[in-house]
Formats: sequence, structure tokens, C-alpha cells
Amino acid sequence: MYFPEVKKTIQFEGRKSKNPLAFKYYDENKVIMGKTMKEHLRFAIAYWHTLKGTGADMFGGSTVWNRPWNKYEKPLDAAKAAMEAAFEFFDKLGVAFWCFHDIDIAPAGKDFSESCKNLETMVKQAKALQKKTGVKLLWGTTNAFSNPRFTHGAATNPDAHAFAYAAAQVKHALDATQELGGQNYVFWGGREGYETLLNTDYKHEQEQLARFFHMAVDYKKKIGFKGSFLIEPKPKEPTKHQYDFDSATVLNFLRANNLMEYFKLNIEANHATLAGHTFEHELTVASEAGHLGSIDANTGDPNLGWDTDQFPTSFYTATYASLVVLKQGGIAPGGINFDAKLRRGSCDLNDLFYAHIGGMDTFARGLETAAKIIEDNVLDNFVAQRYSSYSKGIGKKIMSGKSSFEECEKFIIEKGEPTLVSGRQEFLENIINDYIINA
Ligand code: XUL
Ligand code: CO
Repeated sequence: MYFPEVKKTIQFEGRKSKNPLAFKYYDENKVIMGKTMKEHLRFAIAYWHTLKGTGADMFGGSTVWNRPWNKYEKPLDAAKAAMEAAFEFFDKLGVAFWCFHDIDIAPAGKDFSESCKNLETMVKQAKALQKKTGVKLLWGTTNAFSNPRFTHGAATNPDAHAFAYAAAQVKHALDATQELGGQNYVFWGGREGYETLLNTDYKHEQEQLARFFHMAVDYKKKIGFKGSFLIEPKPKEPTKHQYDFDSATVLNFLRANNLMEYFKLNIEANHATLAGHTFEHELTVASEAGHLGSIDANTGDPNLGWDTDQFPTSFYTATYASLVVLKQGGIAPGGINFDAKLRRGSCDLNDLFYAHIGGMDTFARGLETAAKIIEDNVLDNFVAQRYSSYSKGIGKKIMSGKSSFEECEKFIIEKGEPTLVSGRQEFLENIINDYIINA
């Protein structure tokens, strides 16, 4: 047993509870707009942070957290222990899903074939533990960015040899994801981007990336993988300019390369803010295109300019995000994956529970609040009224493609100036506050 202090699955105790190892808002069986919280939220644990995180940062090494599953000398023994610990944690937290990169769960071998064999071994163990606990795989992915061979990128590497390596690796990670019944497969850019245009053929690299995605689609069809393919936008880090900058950029890339029907987006909160957007902006752009597939829930720090991957704690952000998700009818087959890590100083095993409980409560509360706002039609009525001039007269003609510049000119000469109507931003912000407190 790796988490002896937590004896049983974390329980819902309600808002008044003072127990730090209990949920205050996340009541998995509570029905909201026709579905249980568990069905709505589809929480997942990110294996790389939660099991493999070491507390390392740019200024200090990786021995700060001595996790009990890391004490084994042989890499495969350590991997197996981590997998045991992982499923004990998932089970005790009561989450339905997990997510992994190939190298999170399986150690690198002496060559490619041995690495693949290690992955197969670990997939067998994961499959048995999934069966035992009922925890499912939300998505799998490939780490094609940490190894030095990917220094100049994977699919966008100027060397076709490195491209081929990444393709071979994704092939195996896709097989592993399928074997584990993964409901999605994620492509995050890693080092797909550039540092300087002085040595970069931008057009060529974009074409390489498109080829890579088409080859992935071909393989998906070949093996009959039923999960969704998701691209996770990020504007910078590790490269100065990532090609999958934000939702709009990725959607444009997909459209331009005939990939629209094969991919949706996995939107991460801290990536949105790094791009100079709010989380809800990125969710909205993806959702309005019918392409919001899943969520990586975390948060940045307003005082720091990098990807801090903190656990989400803002009821506001969770409410805004839930408004988008509820309006599109839910996030399934995607989910809410905590791509978040503890601060270096949070070194105790129980900190892992506190962090995830807080994140789950935050999104549960956001869901409840957003559902009330939608049920009461608070924003929808206001927004509908704000655009009502487009459902009659000149507005209706404009929107149905039946008007012209000449007609608008005639209209203005006749009617003169438009009347300024308040957007009532502060009034609406106050309403959101009321709902967050009272809903
Ligand atoms: C990196 C990031 C990744 C992806 C999966 O910023 O978010 O962990 O989610 O590769
Ligand atoms: Co992520």
C-alpha cells in the first residue's frame, strides 16, 4: 500500500465539512441538468505529474520528493511499483479516468524494440489494474520531446530520420492506447515549433506536420481505433514559437490541410493564458467550431509568465469553462484531466490528495453554478436581446445575405445615428458573483 494514511475512497461530506480529505462540492451521484456530476466531469489523473513528478525545477534537482514507488533500482521494477501506486491513488480518489505518455509508464530500453517491449509489459499490468478498479483510460499520448533526438522537433524536425522515429513511436503509443480502451489520443506539439526563422523552412515544417497527422489518421483507420484524435494548442514552451499556437491557429491548420474531420482540440487552461487568452476564450473558439474535445484543467500564475501547471482553484474560471461545456452538451468522450503538479514545497503524499480534491471541488462547484445560470437564462436572455436587431428589418436582411453596401447607405441616410445601448458588463459581473456565492 502506497497511501496508507488514506484508508478508503474520498467521500463527499458537503460544504460544512472541515475534513481536508473529503469533497465539499463533488458529489458524484448528484444530478445536474439530467446527468450525474461523475458523468459530466469525467475527471482524469495525469500520470506524468502525479506519479512521476519529482519536485525538480530549474534551480534544484529531482530528489526532493522521495516517493515510495521510486525506491527500486531496476527501471522496470520502479515502473511496476509506480503503476500499482497509480491505481491505488485513482481508486482512493474515486476518479473515473487516467492519462499517460508512453515514457511515463514504461522505461526506455537499450534500443527502440526494447522500449516497445517495455511498453507492452506495462500495458499488460495497466490493463489488469483497469479491470480490477474500473478506472478507464481517457487518453494516451507520446512523449516525442524529452529525448535529445527530438531537440529540433519530432514531426517538424529538419531531419526525416527523427520524423520517422516519432512516427514509429506514435504507432506504438496508439497501439497501447487502443489495447487499454483509450477514449481519445492526444497530440501535444512538444518541440513542434521554431527558435529562429534564420534556420527554419516554415512552410516545409508545416507540410511535415500535416503529413504526420495524415499518417496518424491512416494508421488509426487501419487498426480501427475508435477514440478521438485531439490536438492540444500551446503558444510557446519549449520552443519560442509553437506551431499549434492556439485554438484559432490549430483550426486553421486543420482546415487548410483537410484534417478537420479527424481532429478535435484538447484545451489546457494555462496554455490559453500563455497565448494571451482566457481559458473560456479558447474553449469557446474550439466549441463554436464543433471541435472542443477535452480539457486539461490547471492554472497559471498571474505573476509568472510560464507554464506553472498549478491545480485549478478558481470558481470563476471553472464556472466560465462549465458554461461553454454545458452549452455544447458535455465534454464526453473527452474529460477533465488534471495536467497539474504540486509546488516543489508540497512534498507530502497527502498533498497529492489535497490538490486533486481541490481541483475536483472547484470544477464541481463551477458546474453547479453554470447550470443554475443556464437554467435561469440569466446570460442567454441578455445576449439574445443584445443581438435582437438582427432578427428583424435591415439586420435580418444582412444576416440572410440579402443586403448590400448600397442598401446600408440608404438606411443610414434615412435613419441617421444608431443609439448607444449599454453592454452592462459590471451588472453581469455582479450577477455572476451572486450565483457563485448562492447557487
Ligand atoms: C505540456 C502539456 C503536456 C500535454 C501532453 O505543456 O500540457 O503534458 O498535455 O503531452
Ligand atoms: Co496538457
